[in-house]
Amino acid sequence: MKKNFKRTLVTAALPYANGPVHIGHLAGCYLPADIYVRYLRSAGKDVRFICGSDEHGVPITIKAKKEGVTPQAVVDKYHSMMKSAFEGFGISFDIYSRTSSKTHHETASGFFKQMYEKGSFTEQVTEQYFDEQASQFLADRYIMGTCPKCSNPDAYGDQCERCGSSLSPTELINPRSTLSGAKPVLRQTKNWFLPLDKLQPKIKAYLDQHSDWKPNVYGQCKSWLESGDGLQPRAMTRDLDWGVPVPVKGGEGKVLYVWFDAPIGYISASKELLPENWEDYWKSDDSRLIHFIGKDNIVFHCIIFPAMLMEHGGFVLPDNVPANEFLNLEGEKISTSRNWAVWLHEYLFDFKDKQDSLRYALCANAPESKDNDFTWKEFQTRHNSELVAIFGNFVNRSLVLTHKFYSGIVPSANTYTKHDLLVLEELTAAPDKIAKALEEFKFREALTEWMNVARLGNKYLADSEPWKLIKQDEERVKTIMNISLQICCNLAILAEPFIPFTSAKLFGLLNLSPLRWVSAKQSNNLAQGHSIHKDELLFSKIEDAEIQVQLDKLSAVKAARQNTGVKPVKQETSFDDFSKMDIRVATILSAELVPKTDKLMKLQLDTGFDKRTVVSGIAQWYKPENIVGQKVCLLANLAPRKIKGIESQGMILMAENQDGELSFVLPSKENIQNGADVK
Ligand code: B3M
Ligand code: ZN
Repeated sequence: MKKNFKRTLVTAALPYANGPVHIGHLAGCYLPADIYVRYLRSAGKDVRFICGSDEHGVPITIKAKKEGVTPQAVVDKYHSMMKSAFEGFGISFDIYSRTSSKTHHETASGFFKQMYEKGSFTEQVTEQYFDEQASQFLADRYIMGTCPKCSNPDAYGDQCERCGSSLSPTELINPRSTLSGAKPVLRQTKNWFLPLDKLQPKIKAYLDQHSDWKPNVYGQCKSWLESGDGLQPRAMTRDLDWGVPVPVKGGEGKVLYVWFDAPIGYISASKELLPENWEDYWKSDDSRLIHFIGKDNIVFHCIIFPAMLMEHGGFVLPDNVPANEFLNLEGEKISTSRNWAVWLHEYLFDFKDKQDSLRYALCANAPESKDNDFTWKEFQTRHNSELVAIFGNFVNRSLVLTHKFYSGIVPSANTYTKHDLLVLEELTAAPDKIAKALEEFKFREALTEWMNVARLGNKYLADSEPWKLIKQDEERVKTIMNISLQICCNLAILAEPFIPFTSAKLFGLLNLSPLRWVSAKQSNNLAQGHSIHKDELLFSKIEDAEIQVQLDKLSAVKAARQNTGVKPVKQETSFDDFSKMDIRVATILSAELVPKTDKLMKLQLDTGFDKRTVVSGIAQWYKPENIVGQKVCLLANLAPRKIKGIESQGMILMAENQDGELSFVLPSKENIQNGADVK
């Protein structure tokens, strides 16, 4: 870690604006980043917290196609959804920007240009996959195939989500276009590459200075450098039309690779936040840059972005990249496409004022060093048995007794016993312990240390029994209650990074303005005679029925998936795409078996507007003589294809049962004429 730094810039990965955010996002990146930043702010440090939506790249255009809307409409919708979900959970970004902003386009474009002018890129004409049906190059997620490293049949052109390898489309085995499903062909195209192979020694030297990074992060970086032939040149431009246009000659019709432009988004957002002094955070040696991300983004933040910054020159390099592993949900990988997630906007709706309960549970069980599982039962236990039963209970007892004995006025501490002194010592040692864990990105440990303060308070009350003692020794009880209230106050200070809503509520109950971290090193923050507000519960319990609702939601997702024998529903399509198909009613005029096949039948059809030939794979299921005169539905504008030497002009719609048996799809009324539209 950098020594003697003056300021810290913390970034959290820019989420793709192609869907809502879920608990995996929160636990993996946004929550730890927020805790860290809130702690630094409380400690009086100069820190800025940057994030925004990643609005470019294939994930966006694929989503737009799926929803039948423009990419702009997709990013507008999800940008505002994500922004408000983050706000709802108190993620305290100083700015939440977006990569479609003008500042970002200018910044990314300028960054590329400067590297180009310095000669940082190699210009290469390479063969890239092209989808002839969609007339488009297939970059990144537009192409899928089998991973050459782990044989996952559904690896993307840029990355295999199973083994984490970064890939290029030409490495995929049996590639297929995700646009049309077609087998792509290779076509030549020119792109600009970052020669990571040549930069490897510089990158290695940089990483060698950071062997203090989390083992999961440092280990992954090392294996990148050491595996196979080491780093390979990587294209920084793409033949796509959605993104930041390539700003140099010959770049027409191409855009910057989304992983080139997205991390520059951190710089653009800093400029928007601090137009006058953003450079202090990015270009000054006494500034520290920290990227919070999920593990699938490690290579981009630890290798590619630093390489870009080095080549461009003038910028500080990331000082730490505390990436987390993944969070699973009830034993299964969280998946947006399979709807296996707890969506943040739904949580906020279902558990209105319980943002902190999720923050607490996710931090307590954060996937810091390995993948972890979120279960609703554990969530309930964390809330009921820890937040409510330990912390909430201690605070409540302290406040209730203060009102009962002293009408809400803080009593004086008189003579401290040995026991009191030990408790106070432990109390005032807590902020440093928690801070140390936070500074090492050990958020679970930090939270445990915080809860230990509540445990300390609970035990102190239980051991000293002021409710009994009040009859015998009033002076002694004053001291006990003073100490208990000081513990409450310090808990409020130290809780702020983790559960900020509750911290604010507790400060409110104590009738205090929020105090800084350093104050928790003292035990006299509440003055004698200060009056606190009427006691009120910090939390209510989470009942089994509330948890059952959530479990039922997940069961419904599973049931829909496992509905035996029924194929899963295909990707959503747009009405526009559907209406491109011209489906008509037609009558079979004649039918004959196609020689030397056992499946095919050649049919003559009367469509009402022409007579045509269609070859159909129905010979196993129908006899020619039985179907003459039969009405059928015909996809009439399907491009003709030759089947066994016969030109087939369309396709007859069939329903297929679980055994593969086919049946005509028919209009159910007699008065539907040939040529009638099916829609
Ligand atoms: N949008 C990937 C993701 O959402 C990507 C992160 C960019 S950070 C500069 O996981
Ligand atoms: Zn793989």
